Amino acid sequence: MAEHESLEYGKADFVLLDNVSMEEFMANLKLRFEKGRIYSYIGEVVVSVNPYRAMNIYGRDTIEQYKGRELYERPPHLFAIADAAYKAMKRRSKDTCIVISGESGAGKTEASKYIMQYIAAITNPNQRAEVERVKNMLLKSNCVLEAFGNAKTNRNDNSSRFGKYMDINFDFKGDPIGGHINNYLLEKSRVIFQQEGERSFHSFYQLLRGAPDSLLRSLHIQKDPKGYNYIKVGGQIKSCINDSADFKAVADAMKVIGFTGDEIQTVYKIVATILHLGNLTFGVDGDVTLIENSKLVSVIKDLLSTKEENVQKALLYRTVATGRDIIEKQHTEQEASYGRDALAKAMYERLFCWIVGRINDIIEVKNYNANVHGKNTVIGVLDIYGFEIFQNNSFEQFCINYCNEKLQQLFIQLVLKQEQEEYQREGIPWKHIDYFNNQIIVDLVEQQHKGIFSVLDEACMNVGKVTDEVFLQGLNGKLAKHAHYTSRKCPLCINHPSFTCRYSVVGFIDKNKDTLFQDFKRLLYNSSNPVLKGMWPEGKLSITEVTKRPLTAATLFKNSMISLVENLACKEPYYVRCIKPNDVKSPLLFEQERCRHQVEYLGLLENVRVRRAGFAYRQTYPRFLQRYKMISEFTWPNHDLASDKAAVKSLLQVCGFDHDVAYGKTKVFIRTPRTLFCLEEQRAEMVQRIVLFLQKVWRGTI
Ligand code: AD9
Ligand code: MG
Repeated sequence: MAEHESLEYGKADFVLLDNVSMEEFMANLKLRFEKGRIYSYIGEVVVSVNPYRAMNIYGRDTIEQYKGRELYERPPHLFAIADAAYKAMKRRSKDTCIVISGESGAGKTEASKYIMQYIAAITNPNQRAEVERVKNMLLKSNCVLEAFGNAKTNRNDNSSRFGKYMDINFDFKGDPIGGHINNYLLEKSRVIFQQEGERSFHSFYQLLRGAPDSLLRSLHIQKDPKGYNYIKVGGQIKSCINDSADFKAVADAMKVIGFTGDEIQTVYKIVATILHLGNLTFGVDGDVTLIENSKLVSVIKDLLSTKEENVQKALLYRTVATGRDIIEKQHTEQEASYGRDALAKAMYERLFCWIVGRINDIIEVKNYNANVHGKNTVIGVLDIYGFEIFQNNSFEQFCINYCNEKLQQLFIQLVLKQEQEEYQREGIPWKHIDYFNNQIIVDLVEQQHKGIFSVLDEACMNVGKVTDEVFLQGLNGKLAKHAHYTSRKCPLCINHPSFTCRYSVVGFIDKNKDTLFQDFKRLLYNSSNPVLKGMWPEGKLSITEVTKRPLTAATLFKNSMISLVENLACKEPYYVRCIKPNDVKSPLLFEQERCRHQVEYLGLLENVRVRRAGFAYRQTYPRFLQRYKMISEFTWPNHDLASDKAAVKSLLQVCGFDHDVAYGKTKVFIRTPRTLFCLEEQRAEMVQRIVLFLQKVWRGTI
């Protein structure tokens, strides 16, 4: 345990609390926060409270202090968990993952960046050029992804509006040789609309405020965000974000990562096109729908490298196949506006996914020879949006909160449930600890046929006019009796374990269908700009060839969550649980109720209880012996006891650790990490002695 940390700072590990109660937990958390100790442990789980101020705890000196150390040798820190995940991967060739959770503004993204920096700092001691290149790419990719995927919200000036899971691949030496990023559900509705006090994605303001005049001129863009309907609201916000400097940093990062000049130019053209699209207005003349400011169409066609009439046609008409005939149906004014917004959102989303894809092309493991000597192992880092409970909650919040329930379920499975089941299976005396299993809420959303996503998909499949209200009626019919579902007229209410969230179903159908007319896809595919064309391969199809109904947004999201959880579940998990101390970004304020609520829904108290009653480490008898048998003369080089279990018992008795262990049917359980640490030390000492002895034998001096 971190004994060198004075008690003046509270208990570094919540497992050491005198009484495990919410009061004591909160008092300790508050004390530590006030004393500037933002990290604490629950066993190997890091609890982090956002300090809202620059802390001098991430520099080279600190990195050196944590490098290669055991978790409990130093005060709690993200670096310790990063090192633990790294060591587990290196020592045992295990794939590991670090799951960072917490609500918006709690500090997940910052934590993920510190973890990456730490891993970059401790690897590649031989300064191999290829490894340095990969590390640089991994670090630089953050800046680009944040420019296009983050935005200022009312909760967080740099809120991630997408989920990110990054795998870092290591070679047998433990050096990073590549990586892969998965992105989840970008909140694309933000492209066309932001709530009061919020901004669109940073990239728009960066372009306006940071691009050189010549570039702006070529894009027909003026500097003032107020001139653009899509970002007008956010453009008036004064914030501490330096868009101009960020523009340059992102441009540099894109170059370093390896985006070509044409690619970077295309990125700017797409961002500019979206801004122009937002200013397009439609009118009617008799029964003809027309574009009121057709000069903009000319600008857009230049930016998209296409023909003016093609842009005009895609905005005003829709090609439909009726039986064997193909006709061009004119949009109403309303349909044209809807199409314009859908195009803007889709172009931005596609641009974002393309950027992620390009980064992946560049960072993926190419040199497979690097792995000939051993397994290519992975550390995954998950930084995904936390629970969101706003004044107005929509489809996006519904998906985000479902994602959090799913991750909480994984935590429950791994930390609370499996742990307890294992003790029972192994016959270790154990008093069951109660916890709320949120599987029921996960099922409520994702279950086949009965879940909310299924009901939504069914509603979307109906031909004819399906409204959000029809969907709600469908839900009420199927779920009226569900304990975690209530609905009064419009809002759909989910009773999450420690809060109730009301979602407005307005827009659910539309966002789930996520339609973009084929005409737009064809328009972009037919661009003479190969980069843009490459982003829209499905534009190749004519209307008669588009037969398959695309998967809905909900189904895609559900599938991506299921595979994410499967992926995490097969790795050794490490957790960082982030807590937001207040809503006003103050470094001084610890809002008791606000924090208690987070502790509750993150299940931290249950975590302490299970951890406290449980064992930090377990291993099967044969494997335990394999690693530690040299410590005792009774087990080295082989034992003659009746069983491996008896041998392990004798080894631990000799070392004086018998009081800290329990012997299960197939495994030995060690209660405190310190014991394991001592065993490791003794083993290292013995290995050293054995090596020296063997050297002497070889040299013939013995
Ligand atoms: V969201 O779900 O993406 O909206 P995050 O990612 O949880 O959220 P983020 O990491 O972006 O929150 O942190 C919010 C802000 O808190 C940062 O912009 C910093 O100003 C501040 N922060 C967070 N962690 C630290 C820290 N370790 N040291 C100093 C911090 N400031
Ligand atoms: Mg974030």
